[in-house]
Amino acid sequence: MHGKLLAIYNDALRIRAFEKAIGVMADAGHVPGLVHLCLGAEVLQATVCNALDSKTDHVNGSHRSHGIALASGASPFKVAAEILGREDGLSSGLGGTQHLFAPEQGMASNGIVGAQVPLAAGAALTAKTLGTHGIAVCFFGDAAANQGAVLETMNLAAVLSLPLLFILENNGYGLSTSSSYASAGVNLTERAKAFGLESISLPSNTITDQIEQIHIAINTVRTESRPLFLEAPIPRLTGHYHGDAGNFAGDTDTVPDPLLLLREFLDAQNIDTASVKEQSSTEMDEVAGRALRSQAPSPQILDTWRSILGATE
Ligand SMILES: Cc1ncc(C[n+]2csc(CCOP(=O)(O)OP(=O)(O)O)c2C)c(N)n1
Ligand SMILES: [Mg+2]
Repeated sequence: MHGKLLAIYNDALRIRAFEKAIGVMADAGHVPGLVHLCLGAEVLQATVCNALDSKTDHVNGSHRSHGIALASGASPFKVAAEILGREDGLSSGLGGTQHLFAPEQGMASNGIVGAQVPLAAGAALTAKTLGTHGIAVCFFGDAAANQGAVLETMNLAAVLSLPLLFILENNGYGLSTSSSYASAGVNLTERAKAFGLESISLPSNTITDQIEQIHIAINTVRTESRPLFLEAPIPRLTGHYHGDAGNFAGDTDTVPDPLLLLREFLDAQNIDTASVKEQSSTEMDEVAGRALRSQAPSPQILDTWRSILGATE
């Protein structure tokens, strides 16, 4: 078990180092548009993606999915190049930070809030129909949970008994609107139960229990070929996007940083975590620097893009 926890810690730390390096790039004006970092969600994303099999499984994330791409096995250089709008990116730099697409890793993300959820249901239906024993996972936020398409997908997944894991990354806010203001009902886990979904709310302060429950959930979806809903508390370590005023950052006393909790746990077992930390930042600073030096999309690629959009010039 400790080996597995250390592997998750390593992956989560690499994601955090990657996000910090992207933040530096954004501060210097190198990232087109807004960038939503997944700070606080790294352990969840690493735990889930480490337990998936890219040959049969699919994972769909939101506008905040850099960590999902990395944890699914996409090359950090290609992800960084995509975020920076470079030709070496996952989609030649045309998708950008919110539209990451790594088909070999079974991974995609979507900037339309909630739209990734029905797409994951399609992947789950395909797996079920073809009998691959694959599963699909969708990550979405508390604001996305109120989208009609998400609620319809919960209904459909339950009716068709799809092997689909719904993961609610609840950081308490959609932009600057709190979930307690915007969401009716007792809470979002209770709401999911109304669709007949087995629904679990992870504890915020017992990191090893969280990790174990995630593994059990993935195993249940796979072996019983049915949907399950998991709500994970995510600390909002900064604001909504990198560089905003941070007025709506969360309270880490209520929801502590999972990466810190995992490090404390490993340290208490006398497992060395310090060297991993240093290696991760060196690696990701180098990756981001190399992505910055790589080429912008060629005129041919831009022509393809224009033709997809139907633009005439
Ligand atoms: C359909 C749609 N409506 C609005 C937006 C603008 N928007 C981008 S992120 C966001 C908030 C999403 O909040 P949540 O789902 O809780 O995810 P979080 O950002 O907290 O991770 C909004 C409203 C969008 N991208 N798509
Ligand atoms: Mg949110």
